[in-house]
Amino acid sequence: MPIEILQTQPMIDTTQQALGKSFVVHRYFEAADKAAMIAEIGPRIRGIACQGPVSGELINALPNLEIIACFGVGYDAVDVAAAKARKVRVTNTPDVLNDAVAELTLGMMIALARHIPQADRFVRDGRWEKEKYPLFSELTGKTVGILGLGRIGKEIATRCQAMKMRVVYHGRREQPNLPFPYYADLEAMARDCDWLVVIAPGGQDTKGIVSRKVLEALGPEGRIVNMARGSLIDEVAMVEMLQSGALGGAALDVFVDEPKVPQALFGLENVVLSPHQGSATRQTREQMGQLVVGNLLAHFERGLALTPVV
Ligand code: 8YV
Repeated sequence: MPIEILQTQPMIDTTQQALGKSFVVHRYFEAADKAAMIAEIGPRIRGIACQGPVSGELINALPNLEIIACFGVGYDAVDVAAAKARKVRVTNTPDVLNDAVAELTLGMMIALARHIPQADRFVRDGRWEKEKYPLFSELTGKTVGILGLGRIGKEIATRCQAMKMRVVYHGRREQPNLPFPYYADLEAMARDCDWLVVIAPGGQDTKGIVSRKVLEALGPEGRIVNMARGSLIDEVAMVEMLQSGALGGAALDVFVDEPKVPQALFGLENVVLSPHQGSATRQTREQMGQLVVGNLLAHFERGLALTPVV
């Protein structure tokens, strides 16, 4: 009997093809009448492949569901409590995206510090021949605080060191044998930093952790970089403070209600915006896809998973 899975969001072509080779794939995201689809095939579904939200309602509508394989390291969009309650395994795609995300983080930082988007427009608009280009700041010699020194955070830290920055970090606990000073208090760290890089997991535990107070501590000369989830930052406070100059600048790859982005950001020069593309290189996305398929195959063939989180 072929194994039937539900695919809840579109995926890149190679992943799509690999899923199709091993499983009967039902494309939930394309179904006009989702309830009718679940009523018909729900009992036959043993796995979900997702690249976005999976609700508790959907999990509970699939009586024979065994595994949810997420395309992404973050799985905050999956109702993990519902999965746990039903003893459904959840997997993610860690490590394969560390370099791509770290690389873009440094790109965003340099773009913000050196005004790369504006510099490009300056040349294209023919202003170079008529005007002097202003002077900006650089990363060299600055202190960067990393919120979430996990697998990606460590890759960012190494790259910041290559930029001759001083690296400090905050997380749930101090980690042994690291060359970077630890701050138990995020606000205290923000006060001592020129840059704050947010790369901790999303979800309820970290919601709003970068509060107005933390942003105030970072201050008018401080810059924030968010490569994690919009939910970690008090976005309303951040936008207000960027407008008033109470916060120096922001490089943002993620937003609370993405792909909707607060309109107020569009008019600001102290902001660099990016469409949640930390891991979005062909090379990395293919490896993430292989890991999604690998997790499903390991589960169904050997009863284990390569990278389980639940
Ligand atoms: C995902 C991400 O690929 O891995 C993550 O957690 O944020 C991205 O790299 C994205 O969420 C899926 O579209």
